[in-house]
Amino acid sequence: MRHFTSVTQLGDLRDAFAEAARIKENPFADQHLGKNKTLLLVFFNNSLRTRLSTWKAATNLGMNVIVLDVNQGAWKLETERGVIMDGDKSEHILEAIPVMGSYCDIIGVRSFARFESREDDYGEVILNRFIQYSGKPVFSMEAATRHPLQTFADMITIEEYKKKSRPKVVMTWAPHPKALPQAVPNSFAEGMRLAGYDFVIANPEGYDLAPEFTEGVTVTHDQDEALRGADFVYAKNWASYSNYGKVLSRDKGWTVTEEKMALTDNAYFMHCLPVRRNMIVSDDVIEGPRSLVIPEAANRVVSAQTVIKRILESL
Ligand code: AN0
Ligand code: CP
Repeated sequence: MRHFTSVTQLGDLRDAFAEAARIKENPFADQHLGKNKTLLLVFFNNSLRTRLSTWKAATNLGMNVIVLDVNQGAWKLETERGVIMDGDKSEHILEAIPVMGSYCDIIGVRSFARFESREDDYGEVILNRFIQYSGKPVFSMEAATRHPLQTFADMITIEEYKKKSRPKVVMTWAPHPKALPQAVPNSFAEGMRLAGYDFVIANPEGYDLAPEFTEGVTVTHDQDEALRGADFVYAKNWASYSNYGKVLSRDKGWTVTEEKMALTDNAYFMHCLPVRRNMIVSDDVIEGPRSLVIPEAANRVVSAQTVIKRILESL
């Protein structure tokens, strides 16, 4: 594997799950792979889990790690070509990227949707510039349209907890005060289709995801109907795709509560975190015995380590 930007690049899923399980069982077995290799993690946006789990994964593989928060201490970057740079931006990304590439062997990039232009976001302009100009393998730590390391961790978690070979997994929209990207839900839908689970998406009208991510998936605007018989409930907020980047609803009728979970088949609750309590999910549900949010976050190390290991093997 050279670049990793989507779970569709994992290849045979059974192999990927088996490899992840081996890594989880014996996390230090591949230390030789990363010796004298440097991973650079570049963050254009905040992070707790991705930062720590990816760093830990690389350390488990024997790598050196450098972390750059672009907006804290680096030069303000221009991203458009052809601009006369007489404003507040001191450096162009077209120099910054190859310079960063010269200091490392692999680059991880976090660059959220900016909601300025759907075309730019869905064209993955920033991530693709790293792929094109860094000269190094690049993996996504959540880009504009996908969060594959999260989705792979989610899939590993479902595999660990599922009681049937083809569980019913419901991804439900839930309210949030701010506009959030579609990367997590897009990517989760991609992963669920690959895994072949019984997958249903529930969201209010105006919140249907991009058609390329929901082809063949049951999408309903009736959350209660979707939740009936669910084995896993995956909650997430996202801003509108059709009315791009807009918050059309903050309807608390969509918050995942004990009453909502009672409609399911004693389902597990999942969320990628960070989560706003009593907007997305009630205190009771997230603290309850069916909540998987902590093991799900812990599996981010396993997910990242599997991906970085595969990239190291390809160097
Ligand atoms: C981000 C999002 O929804 O994409 C990151 C989630 C992993 N969430 C927030 O910005 C709150
Ligand atoms: N789930 C996740 O990616 O969390 P962070 O934004 O804290 O990295």
